[in-house]
Amino acid sequence: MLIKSMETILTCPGRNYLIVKITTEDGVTGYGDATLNGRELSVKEALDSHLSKYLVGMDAERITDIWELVYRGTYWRGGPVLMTALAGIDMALWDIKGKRYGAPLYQLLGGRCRDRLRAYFHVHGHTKEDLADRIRQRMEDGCTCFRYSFDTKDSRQEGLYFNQPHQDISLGRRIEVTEGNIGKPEVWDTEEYGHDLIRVTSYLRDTFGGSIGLIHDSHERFTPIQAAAAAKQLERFGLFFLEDPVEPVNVQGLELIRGHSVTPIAMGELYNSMKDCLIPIERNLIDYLRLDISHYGGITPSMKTAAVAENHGVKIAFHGPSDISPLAHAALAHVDFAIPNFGIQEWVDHNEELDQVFHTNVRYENGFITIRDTPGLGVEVDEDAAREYTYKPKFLPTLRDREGAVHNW
Ligand code: KDG
Ligand code: MG
Repeated sequence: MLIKSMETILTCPGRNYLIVKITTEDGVTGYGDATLNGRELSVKEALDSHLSKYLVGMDAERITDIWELVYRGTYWRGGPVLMTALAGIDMALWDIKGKRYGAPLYQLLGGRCRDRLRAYFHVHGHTKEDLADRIRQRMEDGCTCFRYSFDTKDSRQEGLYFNQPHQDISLGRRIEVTEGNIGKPEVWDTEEYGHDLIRVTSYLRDTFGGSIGLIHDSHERFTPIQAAAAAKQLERFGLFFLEDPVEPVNVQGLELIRGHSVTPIAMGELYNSMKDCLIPIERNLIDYLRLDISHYGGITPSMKTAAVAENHGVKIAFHGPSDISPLAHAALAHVDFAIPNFGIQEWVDHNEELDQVFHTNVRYENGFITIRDTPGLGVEVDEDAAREYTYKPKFLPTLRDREGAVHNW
């Protein structure tokens, strides 16, 4: 099973996605996701101009060996660009292995630990009443857990709001901005947002009682003491988890939060290697590990880290936003099925264009994700359709505080 070629396909069926395609000399093709939102071209260049040179002629069956070669054998390692490139390679190799043995990926990872995966979606409301309506709509399709966001009224300026970026696709507002808007950051006030968070959460609990799971992603907007105060006040509303209360490497910040509340804490979409998350896992500072399989080097390191987390009672809740492709969603779902410590899965709706490019056998229905028994990742890529949706430069939003200084968003 020698590797004959490795190519990349950049496509934009609604959002930009970078696909890695590896073909073996005997004609087996595997696909992986190497999308890094707003940095797609950097990853593409790393793959096309550098990493592909190491792969040609290697045995596609030696996944761990290739992973090690690309990770540390090439000396420069880590960081989102290289780890996303490596993830694309890793997923494509697992896809090949599944096809070679005629087995769905989860079988190669040890087989099913469960029949279906509980999923949650993003819900956004301009006001708290809009948010409750949006939750009711989503409840109709069986969803039982929601990652809620909202806009906060600026108490000092009539008509202005502090807008939380979100990915509630049905509302048509996504987190990325177009080229012309890069230099136009929005204004942000964490104190006003922090108060509103408590008000909105209280309203949601009053409205829906304890029947739904509530997740809030504070996206590193708080300082450690603000985060600890928020976690403490949110305690009485029984969140499913509070995500990214502080920056991912701020261990002392996490300790401060832990010392003041029992609100479950989730972290992980910015982690790139086990070194980033070992201390929070071992010291029990987090309850859910939100690795992004596409930015963490793929399936191989995610399985290893999930096993470490399992030993410490930490559950896996992979990052699953719309800025990684259905190939990544399939890869993480296979892992979710195969690990004992699965927690919950973030999921997104598909639009028509996305379904034209990616024909996936991993489906959401009535609150849960199921998977069909097709070899490998179970996603066919329509390359002709992919090439028709050409790349459109998009960037992540930026925030500044009232004084004009850069603020985490
Ligand atoms: O590209 C950034 C997004 O993936 C991120 O903002 C989404 O935080 C996010 C989440 O939890 O889905
Ligand atoms: Mg997040």
